[in-house]
Amino acid sequence: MLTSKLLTLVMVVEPHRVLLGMKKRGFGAGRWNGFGGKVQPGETIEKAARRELEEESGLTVDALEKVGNIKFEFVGETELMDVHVFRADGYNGEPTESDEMRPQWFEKDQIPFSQMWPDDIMWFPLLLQNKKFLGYFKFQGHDVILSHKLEEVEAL
Ligand code: 8OG
Repeated sequence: MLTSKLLTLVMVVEPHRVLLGMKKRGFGAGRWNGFGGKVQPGETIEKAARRELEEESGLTVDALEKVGNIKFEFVGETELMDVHVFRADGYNGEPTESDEMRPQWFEKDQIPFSQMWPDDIMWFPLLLQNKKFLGYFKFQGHDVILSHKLEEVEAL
């Protein structure tokens, strides 16, 4: 039986650029990504999103918009990763390197997809066009996508 683990992912977006962090350790190390992590017991998903953003980037945000939900299955593992994606169109503070992440701004037409999770190139365009989406990706290891579904939705 598949169980699932709740995770958050926050993308901080400005009109021409996106803040990504180079993951320095653990799951996804060596890849650029938004900021996020596991939802803790007793915590709402949005609260977890804000906490992880602040821990990993030093930033706080006023408004977070729910923009996506992506489920990841890894062949051989019984736990699905249920990732809740948020977009922040403004922020407070200065991006600051943490033990986990080294933040850097990227122009929207220069997103480093070759150094990101391979699914990101499929859903980032939706995120950058302010669209909402649902996705499912089945991975073999961390580099190969065996199958996927991705749909744009009106609301989450
Ligand atoms: O706590 P930890 O750093 O292990 O959390 C994993 C983070 O990585 C969390 O923010 C969710 C995110 N994440 C995945 N899979 C993928 C993916 O395929 N693409 C992107 N962009 N982020 C992912 O777990």
